[in-house]
Amino acid sequence: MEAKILSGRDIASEIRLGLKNDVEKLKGNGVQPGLAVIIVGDEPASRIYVNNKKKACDEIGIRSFEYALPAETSEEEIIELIKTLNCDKNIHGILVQLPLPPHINDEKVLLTIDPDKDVDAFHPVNVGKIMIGNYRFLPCTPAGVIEMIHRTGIDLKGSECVVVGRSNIVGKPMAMLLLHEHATVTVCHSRTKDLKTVCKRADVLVVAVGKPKLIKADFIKPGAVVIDVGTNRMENGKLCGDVDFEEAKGVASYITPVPGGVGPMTIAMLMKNTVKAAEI
Ligand code: L34
Repeated sequence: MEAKILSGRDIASEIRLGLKNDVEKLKGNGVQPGLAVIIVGDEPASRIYVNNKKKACDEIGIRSFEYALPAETSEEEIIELIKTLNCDKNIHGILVQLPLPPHINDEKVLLTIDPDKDVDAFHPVNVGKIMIGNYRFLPCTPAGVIEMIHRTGIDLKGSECVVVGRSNIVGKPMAMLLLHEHATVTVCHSRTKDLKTVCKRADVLVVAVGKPKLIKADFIKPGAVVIDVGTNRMENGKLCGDVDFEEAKGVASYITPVPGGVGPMTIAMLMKNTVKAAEI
């Protein structure tokens, strides 16, 4: 049997509808959520993602403020801007779109964001809270993935979850959230010996490495839930996931497409965090 498609596009649209309601209520209390997005340089992928974020804000009724800075902007200038936004009462969430140009130290920049406005949950204070299990904001991509897994109805308690990739943005927090769901979690990466065998024991396989079609049919346990976080831009301009979708859909029970899978969920979770920040 063919895998069911987990449409992030559809689930995200449902979530945005709920948030629109929440924003109406907030507005009734005199608060309109505001999100500031800082984008440095002109990476085409970042431009698309930031545009999608703005579109989501408009739909939900969140005020969005975009700060598009040239690639040669200095670290100090970015930090000064963040400090100003930290004090701005109309802004509840601040996001610095990654990656930043190579002359800028990401860590230093992210450290400047007020943790109460850190809707990405990248500030070390929020990363620490996630580790402990006491969080306000969940990191957007892992939170979106958990939401999608829940929609399959699978019981995560005691299940074998394998995360491929150990980035600070996806792999590491993903593993932590699955642990909070009482899964048995294995994290794989570029040094993992025999990736195929480890992947094959997963009831839930989450892949976030940025290698097109790395995961083939024989990496997947029959009936597994397969979540593809990869958004690799191919030479023909098309997006391609880290999972070989055509192969995997013959083995998995549920699979996320690229595009239309995790990407829209990441944005929906960003909207959720922004509304939450305004509520606080
Ligand atoms: N600070 N930087 C910060 N926060 C984030 O949460 C991100 N990320 C990642 C890159 N840098 C970041 C995103 O927003 C990746 N990401 C993201 C956001 C949206 C989409 C993909 C990745 C998205 O909208 N994807 C669409 C396709 C868009 C296209 O055509 O390229 C999809 O359907 O998958």
